[in-house]
Amino acid sequence: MKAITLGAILAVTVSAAAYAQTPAPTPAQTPSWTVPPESARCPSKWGATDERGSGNLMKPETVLNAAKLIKSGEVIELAHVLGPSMPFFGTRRFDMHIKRTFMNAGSNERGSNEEMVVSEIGQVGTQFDGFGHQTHRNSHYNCFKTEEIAQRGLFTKLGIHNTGAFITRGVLIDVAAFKGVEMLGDNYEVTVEDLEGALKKQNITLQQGDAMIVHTGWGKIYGKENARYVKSCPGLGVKAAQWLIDKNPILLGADNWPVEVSPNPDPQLSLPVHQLALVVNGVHLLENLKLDELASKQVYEFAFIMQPLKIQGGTGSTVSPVAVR
Ligand code: UVW
Repeated sequence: MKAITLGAILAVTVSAAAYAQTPAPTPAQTPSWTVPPESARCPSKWGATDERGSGNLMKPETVLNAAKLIKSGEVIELAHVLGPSMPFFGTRRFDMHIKRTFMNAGSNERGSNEEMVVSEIGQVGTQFDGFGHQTHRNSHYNCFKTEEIAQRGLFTKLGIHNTGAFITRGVLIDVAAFKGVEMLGDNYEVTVEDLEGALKKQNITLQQGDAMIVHTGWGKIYGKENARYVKSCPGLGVKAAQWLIDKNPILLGADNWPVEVSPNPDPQLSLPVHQLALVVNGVHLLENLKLDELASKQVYEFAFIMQPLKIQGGTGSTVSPVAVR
């Protein structure tokens, strides 16, 4: 009979303990959302050659409906100032260099000043996302393919210069107020129940063609706690975004940098609402809105007016929208 050594007993005990601590292999997790196949999303409901998506909802009647909401003539600005204190996502930048006084010829001694801006003019500050901005692999809204529409200098299709002006009914959905806070938590996911609850509290019904704008309160730290501002944010979850998209908005907006919650509660997903809105449904996104004044004055319904910059073939535009009531 073989003698069992103390070393052998220890080795068996240690390896059994190590085995007990090794988590059982888990089957690959199914992501909570996937981009629908091209066969399910193309051609878009606006037709196979359409580049305007939700912008098609702009009609003369849309403008006239918005105009009916103007009663006092009060104008509330919805854009943050473009300048050195703004937060940037990733490597984006906005550097302005003043070209100081040039004296013109003439007895009247006229001086001229101007500036040189080195910037991503489409994706900084309060900004409007077009359909060149996001893809699923190489496929954009309406299944335009990046390699077919992107040249070095511009997008030949889906350029932001095509969108035209937006003059429509704007609706503020104040989720922060509904939840009884000034600012939702750093990665709070806005749910369908939140949207329904806020709209009910405000006694507002959404209509097709509305600029649907969500107040999270996150804008309170814009320009003040910039590292925190872009690290995460409260915003729409996929289901809440889908719920709004089903109501045919002309755009979805919010006072955070991506409109949606970030990081997404599903760690397998990267900004899925960007794809859901821009790629799958052709619905524009409007980011980094300044909503404090609208929210504090409880202006929930207004005429929304915005003209994106006509940047030929651009993916987006810095914008200065206004609410008029
Ligand atoms: C990204 O493209 C990540 O962001 P956004 O559209 O929010 O600027």
